[in-house]
Amino acid sequence: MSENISVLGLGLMGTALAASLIEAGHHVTVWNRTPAKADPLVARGATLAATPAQAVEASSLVIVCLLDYPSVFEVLQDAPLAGRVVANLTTGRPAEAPEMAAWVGERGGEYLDGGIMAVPQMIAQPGALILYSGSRPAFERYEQAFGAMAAARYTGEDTGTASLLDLAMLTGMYGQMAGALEALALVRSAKYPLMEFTTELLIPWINAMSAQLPRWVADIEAGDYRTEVSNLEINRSGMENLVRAFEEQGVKPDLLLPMKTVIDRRVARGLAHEGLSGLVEEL
Ligand code: FVH
Repeated sequence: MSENISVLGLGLMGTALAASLIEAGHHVTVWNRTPAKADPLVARGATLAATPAQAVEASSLVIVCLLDYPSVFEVLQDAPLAGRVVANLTTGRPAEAPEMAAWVGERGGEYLDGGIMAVPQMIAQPGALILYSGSRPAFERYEQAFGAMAAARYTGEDTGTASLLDLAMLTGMYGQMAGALEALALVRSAKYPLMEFTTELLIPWINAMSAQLPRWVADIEAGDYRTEVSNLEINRSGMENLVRAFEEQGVKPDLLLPMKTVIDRRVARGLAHEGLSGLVEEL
């Protein structure tokens, strides 16, 4: 079904979102603080609104993708939100979402908060995901339209949930990247071919280790961290060995050291018999 949809914010991400909606056959109205950024979208059939208020007026679904939440409040200040669904896909913090939801609600609008798990080039491609939380009826009403931008996943009525899960996924990504960068620095110090190490050894190893995560989740949910294999004492000793090897190779283990600190702290509490999953209690 073709919808009237307005997109406010035409940075790299907002432009990709608007283009995917045009491509899917929706009537798209766009607004951006710097209007020239709308030109390529207008050439593809979008309507350019002169003000945020005019953009909101034009559609029942308003997608907002700006720099941060303060800019969203600023832009929507004088917009007629009554009867509209506002889907705010700007990256924020879980605590900001309920505040925004209440503000939109006071103006008669319905609110969805979103977390985009993609870079602009991935929009409308397989692998792109957008998490939504907030008004379930609003999500169900526009689920099909959302699907034109990326796979759409509803995560619950609590408006902060999409943002929390977004940040949690980014956390997992940064942790994995930190380990990979340390590994690459170590391998480079020995002048071993980096690409061969990465594709043939590191990626399969990371994938195999990731498959262990559900077992850790079971430990965490049970609050029982005892293990028969690879307890914290083994990991403490392993980390010590790693850090020494890094020093001998002339590589700084800076991205690895925070994990060593937490392992040492847990062992110092007399919990060396536990597995790594118990570290969650230290955080
Ligand atoms: N790009 C990415 O890879 C990430 C992927 C995950 C989600 N993020 C979030 O998406 C939001 C927008 O990101 P973006 O990549 O589109 O960012 P920019 O290209 O820098 O565009 C920023 C837009 O915000 C407008 N803007 C900034 N401040 C104001 C303001 N005070 N009033 C009105 N508009 C404002 C800016 O306008 P202009 O500079 O073109 O006039 C752009 O439209 C963001 O939350 C990411 O974390 C993207």
